[in-house]
Amino acid sequence: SSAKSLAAEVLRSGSMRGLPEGHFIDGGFTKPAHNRTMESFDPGRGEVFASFAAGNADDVNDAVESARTAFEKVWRDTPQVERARILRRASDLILENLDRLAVAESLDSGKPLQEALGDVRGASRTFEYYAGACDKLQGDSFPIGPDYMGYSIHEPVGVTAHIIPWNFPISTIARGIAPALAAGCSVVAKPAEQTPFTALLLAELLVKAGLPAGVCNVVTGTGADVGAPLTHHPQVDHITFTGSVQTGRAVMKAAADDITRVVLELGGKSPVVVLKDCDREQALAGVMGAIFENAGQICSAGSRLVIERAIHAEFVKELVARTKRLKLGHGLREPDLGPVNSAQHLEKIAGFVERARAAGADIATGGSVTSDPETGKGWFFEPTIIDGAAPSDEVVQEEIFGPVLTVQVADDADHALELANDCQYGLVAGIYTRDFSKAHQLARKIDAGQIYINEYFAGGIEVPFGGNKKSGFGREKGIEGLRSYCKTKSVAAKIS
Ligand code: TXE
Repeated sequence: SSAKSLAAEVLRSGSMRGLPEGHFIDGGFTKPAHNRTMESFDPGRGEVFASFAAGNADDVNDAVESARTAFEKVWRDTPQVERARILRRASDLILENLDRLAVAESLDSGKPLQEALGDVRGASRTFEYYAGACDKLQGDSFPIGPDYMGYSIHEPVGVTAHIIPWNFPISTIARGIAPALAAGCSVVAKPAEQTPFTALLLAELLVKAGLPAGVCNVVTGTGADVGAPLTHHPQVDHITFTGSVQTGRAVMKAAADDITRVVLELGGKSPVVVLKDCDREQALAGVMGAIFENAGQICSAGSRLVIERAIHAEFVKELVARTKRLKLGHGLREPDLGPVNSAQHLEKIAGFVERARAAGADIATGGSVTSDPETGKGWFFEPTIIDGAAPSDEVVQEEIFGPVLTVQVADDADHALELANDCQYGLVAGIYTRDFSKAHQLARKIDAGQIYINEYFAGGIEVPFGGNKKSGFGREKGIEGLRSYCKTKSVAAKIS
């Protein structure tokens, strides 16, 4: 495919042509106010491949001002059907640029190219879905008696800020800005400093699709220099944040100053409950994908296997055998498992596993830092399984955000439920069983925002997503995701 040939060219040259420079403000690329840049690394090689604008509060001010003007002068009052057509064209343009976007995403984040292709297709689908929702945001009417009339309308909240992490750059920005734009908001997005490029490319495509200048702005740079001023900005009406609990807390505090609305999608430590009557092949494939996709750097990764004792030994043996067969490599060579995103993050993952090892953990496979077998370079961690973990172990309680699976043994389904819920996070959970009554009983009792039965990561943009407990609050995706970007206004009138 042309994605493959582009990937080969990028691997040969060590960089990628046509990457955007500057922020994207008021419909075009602009130079950062202080003219500083930062470097972006290829995690598969641990080497710099490009630089990008290092923004600051002045750039944030420009972007928010541009968003505010575009909101008030143009977008708020653009007919819904026109918004729908623009978002629909954006969906098509994303697909037309699939190869370029996916190669940039893979190079910047380290994720395997085939996963990046899936993410970009998903971003296109997100715009398609919310394009269809633009003209279906209907209000209600209220029965308040023969002499009165009552009705509600859903108004856009205004200027929305979107703070994006590095693990799913294009997916996360799409699922935030597509519903915001559909609702009639204008947006300022801040991609993670590790992965700035696809957000900029997307903003450019939106303008090509007909989005008026200023409705979508992207400012790149660090959390301290760009993220923090954005969350403190008095002209920002809503913040959608995806990232760590620690930064989420800071965002919530910043939002409190101006009573700004927030949606927080934070970390996870999600259980995959495998009962003895499961379809063995379905469960094995599910558990492997749940933890090793994107090298485990997924907020909703299934990082805790909770398995019934009767099948524990045999299941883990097969998991270990499959894990040992995984092919590591540079993302653009389409490996089973790519690198992790940064040197700093690799060190963090290794630290968790080292402390577990020192405490006597049973590391059934993996457990060490490694490199691309072809080049000896890059930030890789071996796919790792820690068997017989206890609920109080650090590796069971804390989000490692790497290719590290812990295994907890349960006596029966009730015990599995107890283990599944014994965690500070509550983002998602997987359940594998052929007994559908049991599956739905567990689905009710597990404290998580989304449950997958017999297929991990099942469901798409139609299904609301978000966490309980320390995983945050608010829901993205689905119609509920669209409602986050609306404020309900009710009108009551005496008509007699
Ligand atoms: O996250 P941060 P980091 C978890 C995961 C990972 C850990 C740390 O466990 O190991 O978080 O990752 C911006 N005001 N997740 O350090 O800091 C920052 O620039 C406003 C889970 O990358 O939360 C980036 O754009 N913004 C997760 C974004 O916040 C600030 C995805 C996320 O970075 C800011 C990523 C500030 N003060 C990490 N400081 C998930 N839920 O999927 C930083 N940022």
